[in-house]
Amino acid sequence: MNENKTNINWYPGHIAKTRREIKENIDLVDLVFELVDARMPISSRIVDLDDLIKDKPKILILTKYDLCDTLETNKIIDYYKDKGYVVLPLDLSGNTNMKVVFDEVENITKSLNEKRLSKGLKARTPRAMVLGVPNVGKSTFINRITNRKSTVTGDKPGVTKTISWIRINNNLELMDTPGILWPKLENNIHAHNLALLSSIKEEIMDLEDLSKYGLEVINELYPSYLENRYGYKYDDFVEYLDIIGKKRGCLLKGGLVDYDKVYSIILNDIRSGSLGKITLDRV
Ligand SMILES: Nc1nc2c(ncn2[C@@H]2O[C@H](COP(=O)(O)OP(=O)(O)O)[C@@H](O)[C@H]2O)c(=O)[nH]1
Ligand SMILES: [Mg+2]
Repeated sequence: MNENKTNINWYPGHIAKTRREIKENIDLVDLVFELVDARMPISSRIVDLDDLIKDKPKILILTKYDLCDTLETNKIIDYYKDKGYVVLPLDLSGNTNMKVVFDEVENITKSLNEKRLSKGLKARTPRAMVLGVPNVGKSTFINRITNRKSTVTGDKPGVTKTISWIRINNNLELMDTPGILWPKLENNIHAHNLALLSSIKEEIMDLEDLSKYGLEVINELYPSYLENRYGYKYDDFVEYLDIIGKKRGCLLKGGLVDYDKVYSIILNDIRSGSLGKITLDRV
């Protein structure tokens, strides 16, 4: 891969606090929904999440499955399944039936209540927590599995604050605030993929570098996409910016190309799937 030399070392300050809160409250839940982006199921994972959630059962949800290159993403799904993970690829934008989610939840939690009953304890509704990087689809996922009858149930005190639970049905309650995490960016390619697709841009690297990385990685993995979209084969970065700028009318007074506009066109085309379906990770 044509690796960009820019090093990304971004770690938002509030993440340390979230990590602490997750650690403190993990005992309140029976399972975890770990959300990753199907276009980068490796880059968008929180590398040490399993330490954070101890031995809680978890369901790995691959969001934005509609935007990914299923051929490549399915290889990664198989890789995770081989590791013993429960994996569910989902298109949260469409009308995908969420029953698969509840079926997996039931698989995981039915033994929990059998155990409670056998110990003479009352059965109780299993509780879950949703975790993932910004923009992966946490809110969308929560909305999709929450039906109109859902109610926010009585508050149960967590360690650091009072936690509300959304009662989804008899088999599931959801912590009402998802945990927003961000990985330590130790792998520079993963960091670039995250910056490119999770729409966290300005804070993390400048738009010129990010656009360059985006064009180069697409040109390498999906060589036909750029020519199909912009009419020319990709060769030289600056030349290509000029081509896109002129084609899309991103011109300043005097006819100079407005590069900031070109960057936002490129990034938006990549993120929205306008270039085509992409998966940046490989196993
Ligand atoms: N195409 C597509 N878009 C999605 C999917 N899931 C989420 N999105 C979009 O991704 C963006 C971020 O989603 P959001 O739920 O706000 O992410 P959060 O930051 O993790 O809560 C929104 O524009 C969603 O509409 C999906 O499965 N497919
Ligand atoms: Mg959200």
